[in-house]
Amino acid sequence: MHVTDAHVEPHRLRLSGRHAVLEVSCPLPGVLRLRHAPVSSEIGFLHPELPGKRSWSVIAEEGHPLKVERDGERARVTAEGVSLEVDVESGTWRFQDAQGRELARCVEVSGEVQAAYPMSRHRARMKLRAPEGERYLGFGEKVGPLDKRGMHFTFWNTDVVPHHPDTDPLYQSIPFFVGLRGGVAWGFFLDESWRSEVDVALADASRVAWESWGPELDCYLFAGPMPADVVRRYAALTGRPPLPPLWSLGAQQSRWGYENAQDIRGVIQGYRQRNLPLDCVYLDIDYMDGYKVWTWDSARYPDPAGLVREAAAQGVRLVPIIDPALKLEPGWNVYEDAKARDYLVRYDRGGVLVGEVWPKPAVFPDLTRPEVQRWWGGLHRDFVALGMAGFWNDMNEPSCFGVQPDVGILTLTSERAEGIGQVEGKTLPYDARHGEKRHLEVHNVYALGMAKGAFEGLRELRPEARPFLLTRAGFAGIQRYSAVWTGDNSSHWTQLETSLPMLMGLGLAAVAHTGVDIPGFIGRANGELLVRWMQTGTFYPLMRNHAGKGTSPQEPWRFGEPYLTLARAALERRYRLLPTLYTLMHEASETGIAPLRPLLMEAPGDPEAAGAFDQFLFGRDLLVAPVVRPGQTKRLAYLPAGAWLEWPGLERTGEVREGGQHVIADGPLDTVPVWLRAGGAVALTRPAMHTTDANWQHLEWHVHAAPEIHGRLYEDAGDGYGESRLTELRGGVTAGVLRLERSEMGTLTRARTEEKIRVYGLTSVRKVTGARAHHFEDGVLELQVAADWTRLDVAP
Ligand code: MIG
Repeated sequence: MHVTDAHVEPHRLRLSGRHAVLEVSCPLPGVLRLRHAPVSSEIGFLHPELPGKRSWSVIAEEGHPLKVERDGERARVTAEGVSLEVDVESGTWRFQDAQGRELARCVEVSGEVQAAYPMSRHRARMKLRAPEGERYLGFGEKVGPLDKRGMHFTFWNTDVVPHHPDTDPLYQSIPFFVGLRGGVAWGFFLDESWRSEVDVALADASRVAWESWGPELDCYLFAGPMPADVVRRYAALTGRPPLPPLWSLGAQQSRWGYENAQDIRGVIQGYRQRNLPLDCVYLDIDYMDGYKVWTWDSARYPDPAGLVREAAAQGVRLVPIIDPALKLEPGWNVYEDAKARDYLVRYDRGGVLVGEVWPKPAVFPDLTRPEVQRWWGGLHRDFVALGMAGFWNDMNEPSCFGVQPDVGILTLTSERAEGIGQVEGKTLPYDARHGEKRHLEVHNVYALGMAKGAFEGLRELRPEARPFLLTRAGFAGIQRYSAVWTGDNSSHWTQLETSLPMLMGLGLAAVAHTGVDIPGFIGRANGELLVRWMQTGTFYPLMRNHAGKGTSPQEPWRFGEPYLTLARAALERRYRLLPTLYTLMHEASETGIAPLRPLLMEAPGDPEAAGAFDQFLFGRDLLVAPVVRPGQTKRLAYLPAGAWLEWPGLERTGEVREGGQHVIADGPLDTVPVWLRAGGAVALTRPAMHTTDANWQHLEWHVHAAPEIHGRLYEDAGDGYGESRLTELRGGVTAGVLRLERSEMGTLTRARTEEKIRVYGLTSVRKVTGARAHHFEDGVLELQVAADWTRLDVAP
């Protein structure tokens, strides 16, 4: 190709127009990377070459071939599964799938730069066409319903206490959405760690407008056509969430204000005395000596290793909180070491930045630099040696209550660019130095760096165990390292309801292991709210009860009866559900698709399903519509196409309802409305006081008979990287005859002592072959099968 303004390498195309430079490449089939560098008209600023860049989020290498055709001002780029038509002059484009369907159109790229000391002020903007009726789903941890059309968001990780149903920004920044129009999905990811904003067809109903405060817009476009395809591609690009240890899917208890080891013992006893399942207790900042991270207050916690052993005897793991800020205390080894190595964040003019968090004064390890991440990972050593099972990363936006003035140096009198020295939210100033970079650029990835350091450190320190991390802040890619909880919510019904779209938004960004504080961190819950929140939380991939300091106690027994009994039922349901949840977490580790899913994942062409945000799918086969409002004993639920068996609370079954309609579900306080899809098969086990392994001894399949049946079960030791087994259940009903077949893959030896299959939806049963025993009553066929069964036939 002989044009001067285009540069083609085998896998990369660079187009320089008068208004923008655009670089196109294809990291994965169905995915295009577009780096836009707008040319500033004001000062004629131009990137002749786009500088090399290391992404914080993307792990896929570029390098799938591009085919380029050039026709005057237009260029057409084709790669596997996608194509792009570029207007070279303006840097705008049209994105199409392999069928030639237009998925997205960029109608404007612009930007400006003002040179200033000490930081130039950049703005890079892009407008996407927002066709009428297109939905914009995801954006990670954001408020609002699932469809964010008509909202505006800022990406700037922020510690906000308390947050409300309309607070923005929150702790995480994930500039990724799934677009959905006419049942066809596509995706957009802005891979810029800089502070950025998006206007989702609010200011102008026909535009989605992005603005980054960095010099360029590095974005990725994903083809569908199903929402699941988009999520799969996004997860292949930014990483899939590793399978967490089984114990981390059990019940978790926490409180800011458990003062000492005796309190922790008391909590564990409280659970066990009342026969309440529990797997994990968190240690909040109260355990530290003067809020110095990696230390213990020896009066409150004289023997942490002993406490770990005592808890372990009750089947409970301990997870301490770790905050990034270090106390500035001369002589304290962690601080001295960080200072000596030059690992601390600095002021604009070079001195070590001093702020204030729980430790006062405090300094900040620069967790955006790889060498600091490695050092940080190594700091987990002593706590790992004590037997701490995982780590809870908080205050990592990073949160900073106040920055001390940069003393000892004269203030510059020359004019400074807008926003310099400025602090937005409780954090570090925009111009704080992280090595070569400024806080404005790396703020949003501070927590990602912290999680990476911790995860990789744990992999080295305890290679036989799967790391468990829980983080508050994060950026796209956080799913590779950590579970996420949504920070300081309140004990309000509205926050129970909004937890669902928020967790589904995270899930669409491949953040699979998520939960919110049950029954609210701030404020005072009552028994009804506790029960409703636990019923909903049964289906959160991370189920944690937590409470803020100074609030009334919120453990499940604090509200008396009947709430304790109902709370126990919710916990037992959670433990029964573990084979299915674990299998779904395994699926997430292979695909990026989270267990808690919006209905549109299975019914993208159904507008009612796409709009549903206070109900969800748990996997493919369970639909859950929890009661999330006070005083209600019924609720409206939407069932997408298919036939759905009422299965409230995973206990007794009811009617089969046709999908494609709203139904009124019964939901008195002891009932969680759940449905099982026709053709669905889910595995449950017996409740237990805590997890042991995921090689289930007792297994119960629940099958809703249909022409095609499919179920899956993933099993292993529950931790580590050893042997596993994947069971597939397949079959269906043809001419009244039900056939079920089981196949297995993997080397894990079966531990089954009991396996039952319950089949719903058969009208008559005459002859059963392949089972040890069977029983048919009230439309439910219960089969006892041998551990090594492979095939069943049921004739009407
Ligand atoms: O400034 O560690 O969101 O879960 O209990 C408050 C104390 C610091 C905020 C976390 C919360 C935790 C609390 N932390």
